[in-house]
Amino acid sequence: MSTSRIPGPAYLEDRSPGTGALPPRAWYPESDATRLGLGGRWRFRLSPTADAHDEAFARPGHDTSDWAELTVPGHWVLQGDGAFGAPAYTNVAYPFPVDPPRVPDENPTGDHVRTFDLPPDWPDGGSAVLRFEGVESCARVWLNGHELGTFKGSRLPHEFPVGALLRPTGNTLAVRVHQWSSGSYLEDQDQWWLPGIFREVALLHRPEGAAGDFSVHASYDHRSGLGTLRVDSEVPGRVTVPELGLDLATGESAVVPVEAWNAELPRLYAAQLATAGERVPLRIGFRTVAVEDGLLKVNGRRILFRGVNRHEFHPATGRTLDLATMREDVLLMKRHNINAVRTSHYPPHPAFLDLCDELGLWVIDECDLETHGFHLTDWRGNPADDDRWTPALLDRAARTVERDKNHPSVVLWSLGNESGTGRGLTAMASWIRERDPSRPLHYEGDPSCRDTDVYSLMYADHAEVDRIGRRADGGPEHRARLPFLLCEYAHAMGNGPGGLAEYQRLFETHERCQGGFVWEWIDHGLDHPRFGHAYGGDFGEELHDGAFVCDGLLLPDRTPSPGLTEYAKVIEPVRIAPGDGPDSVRITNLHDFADLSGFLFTCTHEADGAGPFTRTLDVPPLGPGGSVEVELPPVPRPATGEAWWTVRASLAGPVPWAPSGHTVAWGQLPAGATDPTDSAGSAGSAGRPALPRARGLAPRVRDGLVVLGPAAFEAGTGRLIRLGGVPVSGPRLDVWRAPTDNDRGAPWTPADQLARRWSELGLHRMRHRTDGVEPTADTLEVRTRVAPAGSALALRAVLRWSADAELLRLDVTVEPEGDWELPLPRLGVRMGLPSAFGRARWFGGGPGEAYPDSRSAARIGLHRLNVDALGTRYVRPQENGARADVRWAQLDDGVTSVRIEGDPAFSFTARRWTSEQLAAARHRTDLTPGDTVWLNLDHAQHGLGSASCGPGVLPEHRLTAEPAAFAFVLSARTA
Ligand code: IPT
Repeated sequence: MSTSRIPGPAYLEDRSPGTGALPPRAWYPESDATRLGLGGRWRFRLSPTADAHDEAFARPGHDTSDWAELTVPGHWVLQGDGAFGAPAYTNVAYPFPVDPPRVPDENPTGDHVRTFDLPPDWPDGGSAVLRFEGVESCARVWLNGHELGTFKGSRLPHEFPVGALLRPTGNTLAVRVHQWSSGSYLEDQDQWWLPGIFREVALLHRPEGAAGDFSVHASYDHRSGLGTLRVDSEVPGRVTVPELGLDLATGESAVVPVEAWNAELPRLYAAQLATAGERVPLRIGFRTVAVEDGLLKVNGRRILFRGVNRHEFHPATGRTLDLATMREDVLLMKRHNINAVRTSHYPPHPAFLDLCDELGLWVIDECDLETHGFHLTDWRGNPADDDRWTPALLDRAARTVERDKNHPSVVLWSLGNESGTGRGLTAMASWIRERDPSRPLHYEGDPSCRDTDVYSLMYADHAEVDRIGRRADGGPEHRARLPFLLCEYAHAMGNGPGGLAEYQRLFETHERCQGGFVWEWIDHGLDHPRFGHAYGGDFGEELHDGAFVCDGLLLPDRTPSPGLTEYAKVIEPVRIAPGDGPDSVRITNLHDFADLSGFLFTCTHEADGAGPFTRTLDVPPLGPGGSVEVELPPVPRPATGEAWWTVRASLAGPVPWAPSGHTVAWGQLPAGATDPTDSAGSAGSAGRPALPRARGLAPRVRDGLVVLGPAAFEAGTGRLIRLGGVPVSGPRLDVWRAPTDNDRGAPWTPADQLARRWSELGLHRMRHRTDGVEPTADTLEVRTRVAPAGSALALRAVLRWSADAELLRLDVTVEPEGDWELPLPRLGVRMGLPSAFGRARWFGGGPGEAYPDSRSAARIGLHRLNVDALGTRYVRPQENGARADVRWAQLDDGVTSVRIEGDPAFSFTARRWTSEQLAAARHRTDLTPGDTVWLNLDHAQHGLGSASCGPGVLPEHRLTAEPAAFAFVLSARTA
């Protein structure tokens, strides 16, 4: 006789969403009087399989004294110092064999037990529910030995009725959590797999006559200025809105003049729903969302999404986020001009949406659904197209919509992410349309758009967005009439993204293109004792997707990356640009709703070599779309050096998300220039002085050295070895950079894998041959040929040195040889200074990092930073830290300073390791400072693009190998 063994209990692998839970209902913050939070230390036992232990542990009094403990809410893999397994990261692939709905025998299972007493003032009577806000991926629950049921749907709430089971003291709550279940097939989001009870568990008292589910309908008619309020409630009651003088029965409508809610002016009215037994606090925002004339409109106006995709992430606690972290996210977004969030790819913690209501963000609320791994099987067996799974999909749709329906910030529902196409999605869409006709639907994965009200793409390049904007993209007729958004674009992995400003221009040009959501908000780098922050593979996963999990605008510790600073600049809601006349500025209000009355405008005059001064500017309180030209105060032109105006729009008073004085937008123009378009360019513009000639002295050859003015060179190689008293290791041509994630590109776009193609060419191992070191009457000419082994391609570089008593001038010319098909990573010179030269000052773009296609946020002015602060600590080390449009840079050791002036303006990088060391490092902790500060003085850099997942560098930001000439003047001065 043969026996067949199905491991684990059946509920794990059936397709149902679970058993025993109550129907979903609207969420609201419960008062402490009726809520007993069950967070804290729980008893915990981890088993390697689902059936390693029977259910005896769930009985009250079961001896758990030899169990471990862990904190709830939390993921067990992030606790216990490795004793509870480890996180694992995959992007698309399922980390187990694809055989839906079956799961592997190896199914880490965490038994959680906690006992609790009811508080002495726990209300009498009524009933109670036990609420789970989020458990990954499948739970079975017992209270006092009675099984309550099972559930799946990790980032969705589940409630169980428990009233009759409660005792005043000694209640035992037992929860068995399995890492893998049929639900895992629906949760293949690109993120760490993190099992556990990761959101709160609470006991909620439900008094006799408590409110059940309720729906707040609060629309706004922009023509009349009237709001219409109706609250439908399962349990009848009254709704009061004191500020509006409203007191109406549930189910009844009231029409009153109101101030509308929008993300810029998030006007909320405090209200209350009172049923016989309960008073529910409401915060009502009146607004109407509609797709009209092919545009997505709120309150009658086209809106523009300046958005981000937000996963819930904290480097120490994974997807367990406290309220302070959620608030920090919203504040950081608002302070960086972000006005929209897509909750990729599941409903966030419910309190996050309260913050969005309160502080003002448009939200695309996405259902917890992704079946991306079926892409690897040509979508065969995709649960989104299999009727047997539809109940599970509908359950997820309902739990999302019912929980979040009363948030004014939620303006679109999204069916999920990357789940192919199919009947299940259509069923979800029909259910949502029926349940909530007030919000349009989003889903990106179906090009037919049959179930959606907006056309959405991810990572479309600029040309395609332009075609869509011109409605020249063809496609099905229904789709051609829809507004367009990029639910993901500008992949913020590592250094980048490039090309944001060009996207924004398209969004502002074509009304159909209503903006997008940068991928993504934060790097998911987990705290790690050895690596600093860990990414895929760092926990020994057998299948993983490496650093692809670190692709955010924030570093894991929530430090804004240069990409976020760039984004904030590009999406400014006030445009400040040079005006038509000299010394005048054009100010345009790009808000969709707000006027400029909340802003204070100032202009600051800053000259290279003179102290800055600031004046306020009179700007009328323009309405949305309004524009005005304003003259700047007259100032004498500085005698020397260049001068710039910086005009700022700052908050005139404090707002809930930023203090008074916070700068929202700024713009620059050269002061006293006759041609306002003449800005960065070459010396002479904007009053920029020409580079000193530094000529006249003759080179002298002595003891194997060539001495020229303040400099000494090795006679044989022509390499500079000393400048004034400072030992330097001579500048030589440098064309390579430690590849960025975007240089590496994506596996599915081999042509954009520049890093691989650069290394196949050998750009990381260029050989330098000296073809001549020739002193002339007043120059030293060093001719070199720089080329990789195995190739006939080369760059001929001539370094022509001249000097006066103090200044050393270097004129470089570069001539490519052969047929260069690839762009160069960079083109410039690299030199080394002693490590004590750790303080930098420069006049040019700053204060932050900037590259050719990500330099909108670089403000021309005087900046200073220590060398150690110049770099960006990307989780996986790569090229970083360049400063753009630098006129001069100076490094000093406290006594002596080395100054470099350039013509044209140059890109400047200083760090304590070489590009080669940077490229070899896998984690930041691999980088240790050496005895040299390495400077890269670049004539040009190749752009960044966002080819790690999306388009590469735009043609105008490509660094083509072609003849080039540039010059620097170097000097060393001792105080
Ligand atoms: C897209 C996913 O939707 C998102 O979750 C994330 O994985 C992103 O890419 C890349 O970081 S899907 C991609 C294969 C286009």
